[in-house]
Amino acid sequence: METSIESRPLTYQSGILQRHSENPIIAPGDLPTPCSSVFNCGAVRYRNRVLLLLRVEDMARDNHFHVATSEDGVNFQIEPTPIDYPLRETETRFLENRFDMRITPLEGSYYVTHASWLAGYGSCIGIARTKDFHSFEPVGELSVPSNRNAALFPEKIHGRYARLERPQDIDGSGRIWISYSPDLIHWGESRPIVLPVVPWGRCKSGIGAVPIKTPRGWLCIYHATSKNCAGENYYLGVMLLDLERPEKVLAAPRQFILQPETPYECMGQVPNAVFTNGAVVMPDDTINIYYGGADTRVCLAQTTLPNLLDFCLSEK
Ligand code: BMA
Repeated sequence: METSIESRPLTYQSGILQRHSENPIIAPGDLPTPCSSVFNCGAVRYRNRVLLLLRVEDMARDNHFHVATSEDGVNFQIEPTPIDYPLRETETRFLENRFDMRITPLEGSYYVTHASWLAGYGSCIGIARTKDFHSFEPVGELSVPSNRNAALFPEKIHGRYARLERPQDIDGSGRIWISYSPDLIHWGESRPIVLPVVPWGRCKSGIGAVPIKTPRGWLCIYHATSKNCAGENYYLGVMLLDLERPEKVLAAPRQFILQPETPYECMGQVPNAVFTNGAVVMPDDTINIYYGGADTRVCLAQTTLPNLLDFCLSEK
């Protein structure tokens, strides 16, 4: 596929992430049933494979979630039927859509966090537990509206669960916050994650993939947006949070790590959007960042864990 809209290469090359040459790695035509888009997948290592929970919008733009698995993290087998994902009590009455699953391995289970869009209320955070990605058990009601983009940390911190989230204001702006819980049901002690003000992140910021534990801190890939006269652009950035007190930002480069620039990131349902909710560290330390291109297809950008960590710490 032709990926450049210029007759000459684009001048910008971050040098940190490399887009995969087979991008987009999953497109709507790859699904066994008609769909308008497939994007924003949760990602995790499961039984020596990469497992994605694909957000698939059908021809009515209702969301379904399909499991896809791969040995190499590039070529995926997509399960033909969507997962059976139970509704919680409030969702039974008000649910319009669910979206953007993130997958956290925690205490021998996999926890899925997602946004639920409730008619007349906006989005709130949902969570479910699974061991096999076929049967899912709802955990409970986990936020009041408006809140979304929640990622659980993969271990308790000082005996409590922790999550990053993006409470949202009525004007659509929102920033990353952290909250703690003794039991995954009751959340509190919420604090903002204070990031540098950058031109590409003036409007929103939200956690992307589930935090990755490194000896230097929690490595977190996040999205941030800026508005211009043509709309709102989504970028990816990276930050490092303190292992013991993750509300403390240890490093957050001013430079983004990915901007929308290829046709598959600039054209589609939501133009100029790169958005991730899943990254996987492969056995050779490659980080596979799975991201939605223009809310329409699944793309892959790669680097290594040491590279991303060095980049993150380079701008202190
Ligand atoms: C966010 C979420 C994502 C989406 C992004 C860009 O607020 O709703 O699902 O990819 O906007 O449209």
